[in-house]
Amino acid sequence: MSALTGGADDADDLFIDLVIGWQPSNNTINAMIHVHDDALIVDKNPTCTFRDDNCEVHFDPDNGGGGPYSAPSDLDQQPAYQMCLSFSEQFPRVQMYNGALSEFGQDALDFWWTHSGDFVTAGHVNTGSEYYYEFSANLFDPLSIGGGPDASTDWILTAESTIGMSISVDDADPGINANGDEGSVGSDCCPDGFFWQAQFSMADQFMNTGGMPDIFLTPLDGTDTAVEATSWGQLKTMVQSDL
Ligand SMILES: [Ca+2]
Ligand SMILES: [Ca+2]
Ligand SMILES: [Ca+2]
Repeated sequence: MSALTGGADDADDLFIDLVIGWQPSNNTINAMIHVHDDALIVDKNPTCTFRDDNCEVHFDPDNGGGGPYSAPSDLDQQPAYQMCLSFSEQFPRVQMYNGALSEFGQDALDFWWTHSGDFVTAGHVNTGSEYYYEFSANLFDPLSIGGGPDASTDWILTAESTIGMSISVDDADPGINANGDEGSVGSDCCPDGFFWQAQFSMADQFMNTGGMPDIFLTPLDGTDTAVEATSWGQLKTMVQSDL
């Protein structure tokens, strides 16, 4: 991963590792993101949780290029979306976003959709300086170009196809922020101060094309596993996670 904004002082400030798996039997993309972060900051920015400690996932299910932030706006109307996993009490459920919702007359802060259990199952645990984010997601088309935001359809993932996907982690800490000051001056987005010091990501998901890595879906044919005959089962066994 690389820093799109700011940086980290050392591995105690921020360290990230993640595992990604595809489960064909229930058509899900699964991931676990482990973060070591020296200072947990949540609920400072209730309308912009990405300014707190937070994990963002960007999907481009048909790997058509671009993403939920692509411009101009006509290119926004594609099956791409962002998922936001946050420890914020303000948004205890998963947030989803696609910038093209503006094409349907929705205000910026109404863009956030809170789904619970329909397209994604997610959890997060904070133990001291260790943060764990985990999700299992069906990829969906949030913006059927013909039908608008209410015409969602599932994407059925198949072996040896690729999706576009990027995972990033935001780190808010006390001290000098990404703007180079102490964050004492708030804004509409950050009324309690600006604590954002870094965003580390698999790729620049804000680019119009080529911004997200290709994720190649491959089954583990003929491989004996101790737990499950899936890549996700193997990965969970490998990291011995009980999340
Ligand atoms: Ca820091
Ligand atoms: Ca930190
Ligand atoms: Ca932090």
